[in-house]
Amino acid sequence: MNDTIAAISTALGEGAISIVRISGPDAVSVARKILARQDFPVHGRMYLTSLLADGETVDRVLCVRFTSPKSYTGEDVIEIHTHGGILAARTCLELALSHGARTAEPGEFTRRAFVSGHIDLSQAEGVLSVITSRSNEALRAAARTLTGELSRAVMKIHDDVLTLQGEIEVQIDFPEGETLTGLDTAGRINTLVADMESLLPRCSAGMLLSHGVNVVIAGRPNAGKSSLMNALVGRKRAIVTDIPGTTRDIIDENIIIGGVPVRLSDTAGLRETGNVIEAEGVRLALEAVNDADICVYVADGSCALADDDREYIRGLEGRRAVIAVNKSDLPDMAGSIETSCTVLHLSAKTGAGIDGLRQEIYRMAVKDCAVSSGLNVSASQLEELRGALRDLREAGESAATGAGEDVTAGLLGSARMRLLRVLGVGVGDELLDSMFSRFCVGK
Ligand SMILES: Nc1nc2c(ncn2[C@@H]2O[C@H](COP(=O)(O)OP(=O)(O)OP(=O)(O)O)[C@@H](O)[C@H]2O)c(=O)[nH]1
Ligand SMILES: [Mg+2]
Repeated sequence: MNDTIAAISTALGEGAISIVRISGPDAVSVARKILARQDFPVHGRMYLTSLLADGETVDRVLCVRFTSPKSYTGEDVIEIHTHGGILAARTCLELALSHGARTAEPGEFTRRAFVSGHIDLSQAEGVLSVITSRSNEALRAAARTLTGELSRAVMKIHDDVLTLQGEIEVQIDFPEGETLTGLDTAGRINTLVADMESLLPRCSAGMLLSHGVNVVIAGRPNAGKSSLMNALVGRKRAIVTDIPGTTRDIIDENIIIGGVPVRLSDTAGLRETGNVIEAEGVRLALEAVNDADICVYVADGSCALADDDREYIRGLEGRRAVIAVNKSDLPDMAGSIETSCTVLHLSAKTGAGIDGLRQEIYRMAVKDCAVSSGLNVSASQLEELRGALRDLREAGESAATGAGEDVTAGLLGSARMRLLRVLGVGVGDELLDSMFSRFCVGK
């Protein structure tokens, strides 16, 4: 039997109301000890009553009872809506704690909802993502996951794999020479592979919408990197001067492009320098370029391209990178640039071409992602889904090459276990601990 937990579920600060949530077998008895009203007979109804400390009213509150199993956690739940501000809610929580409840761990309410089978792990991830969403697109992806769209898709593929695995295993048990006819194993596995292939870009999109990408702006001194950073951010974030070597530290700023969170980093101009501070800046800049998801390499288009520029641009070959030839308001002296990366001519000063750069960053960020139908997953869930696809592809090959039914069945079984783990079946406490610790207290 679980104990009874309590926490303030609303953000701490001044607001109209705060909510203290109590969940567990003693939720109602705790409420009776701290409220004037003693009965809350109707599930989901609000009752107006008083919060009492030593028999004295400390706040007028609303109390609502959710009866097990029809509550968020699946247990008896009492919510007490106090007036806003920190003090009333904290007093209410302390009263609950001194009358039999204990402080909830971060995410413990949601963990109980998962343990009681009310939601599966992908839905729990959806709950977290709704809270942390930073764009409308991210919120929609989280809501789809929360309402079970991912769970249903995963469960459907799981069930199909299970059926096929069962039929193959029956065949293995047949006496030599006798086989079931009409079992198109390879064809059916191909359909499952196709199902997974259409699901994965939706999950990658969810990952992208919640985690975003980091974009590093690099280039030689005075190319206009800080000017470009400011143009993308829409305000003077970084210092701009005509002195080469102005920027030393890495300057980060978050923006959103088409719903995708983008962390922009402006860096020190790349050059050999005897100045210790600037040299450290250049080292950090090169490190940032290496770690970046996307690199925007800025070249000064108002003068001939330097050998260094060509070398850095060559180094970006095969990476997600765009070459921004800046200062297009001045005559173009850069000439042609040999690269397979997209080359854009723009002006950080006038703003010409900046929208094109935004679109190019978006295009590179969402590559292979189905953003408009995104589904939220955690990194470990995405890993399991990719693993399931690998298993299914291998099973398909083994079926096509006649490697043996037991091998095919084994691979199908492995894919199935991975799909179940996406929903939280058979995952260890350690993973659950790390997952729910990302939640806030009271959720
Ligand atoms: N004409 C013109 N000048 C620009 C443009 N973008 C930047 N500049 C000028 O170029 C000079 C250098 O700009 P910054 O943005 O400081 O260049 P940076 O690449 O950050 O330079 P460092 O921090 O020294 O590496 C400044 O005088 C800017 O006003 C542009 O599009 N057109
Ligand atoms: Mg700069």
